[in-house]
Amino acid sequence: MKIVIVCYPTFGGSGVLATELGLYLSKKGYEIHFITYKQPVRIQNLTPNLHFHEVHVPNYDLFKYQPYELALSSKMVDVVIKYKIDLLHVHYAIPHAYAAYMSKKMLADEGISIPMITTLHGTDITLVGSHPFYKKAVQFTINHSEYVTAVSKSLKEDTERLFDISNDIKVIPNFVDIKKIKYRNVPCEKGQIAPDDQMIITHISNFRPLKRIIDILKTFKIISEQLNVKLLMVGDGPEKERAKRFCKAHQMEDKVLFLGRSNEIDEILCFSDLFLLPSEQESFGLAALEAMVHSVPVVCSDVGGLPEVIEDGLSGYLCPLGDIKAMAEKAIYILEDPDRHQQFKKQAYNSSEKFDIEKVVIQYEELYKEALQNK
Ligand code: GMT
Repeated sequence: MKIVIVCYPTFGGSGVLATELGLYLSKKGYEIHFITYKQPVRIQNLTPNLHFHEVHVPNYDLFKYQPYELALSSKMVDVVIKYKIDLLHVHYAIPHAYAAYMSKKMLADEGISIPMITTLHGTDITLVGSHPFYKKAVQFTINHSEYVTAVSKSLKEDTERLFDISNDIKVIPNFVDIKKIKYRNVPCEKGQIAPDDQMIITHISNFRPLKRIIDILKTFKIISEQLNVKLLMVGDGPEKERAKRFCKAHQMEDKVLFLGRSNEIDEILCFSDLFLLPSEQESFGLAALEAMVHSVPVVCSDVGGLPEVIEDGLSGYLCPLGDIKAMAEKAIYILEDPDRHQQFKKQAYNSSEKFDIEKVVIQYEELYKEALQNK
């Protein structure tokens, strides 16, 4: 089967998920064609089954905003025709579902009928998509995709609450490739970051306001008053400078390391002792799941799809949104007792197993087959 995958090529969860899906399917014999504006960060080598087509948007002075979706839909048409593609799978509704719908229409003009699957990831619905400026277009493309999937029950419910949806939304959770992570044999060298007796707390995100970065620092500050800990802040984004100022003002600079965007997530999680995710909204929390595969318990806010991923009291704790004290207490409870910490670590890994790629991707494959049968 030949599939076009459209996604964001960046470190964000939707792009990571789409890339891991394409990589895995290509190894299973599918011919995968990524279409996006840059080679996705997690793709190192292209193979005969793994192609990448870059979308170029020529700059023209007349335009205040360059029309990316126009270039994307044209590129989709070209790739579908040239490689005889069977199916379009777009990740993140904006503007990918819109561009895919347009390319379907253009292809229909050429006598080609191709099904399209849209996977909703979170902010494309809850934050950006439901904004009145975009809502009509997002709703239209969700309703005109042959199949729509959401990465959690919570996101499906949010979509049905925020939009007038006539299509059935199937929940297919995010996943992790446990074997790939376990057998990658990455060096686990905590020594470069912290002494042996210091515990590592980690946060990974795009540092957008909804990640509540200052909550992380405030929570960490309380923990550090009782335990010998260091905080690793991985990623980059608009809240980073504010976070750095907070650390300076509170004399925390020696205990908080900002590592920036990193391709060494496995290496960092390997020696992490706890993961903090106090987000205001999180449709799934892929970063938390990646932490769990590395046996890192998660303390997070009780919002969105997080309760579907983190088992309260087992793989970590779900705390009321913004409750810094509760998060710090739970973190201290997990970390202060080595036996208890070990127990949480084991349970975090066990909880991640149900999201293994081998168990989840079958659901996408079934959907692909159904889409082709009903073409
Ligand atoms: O978290 C972000 O802001 C990035 C965003 C994205 O589209 O890459 O993440 C969303 O999709 C991820 C993959 O499905 C989910 O794990 C994240 O929970 C979701 N983010 C939000 O809902 C805020």
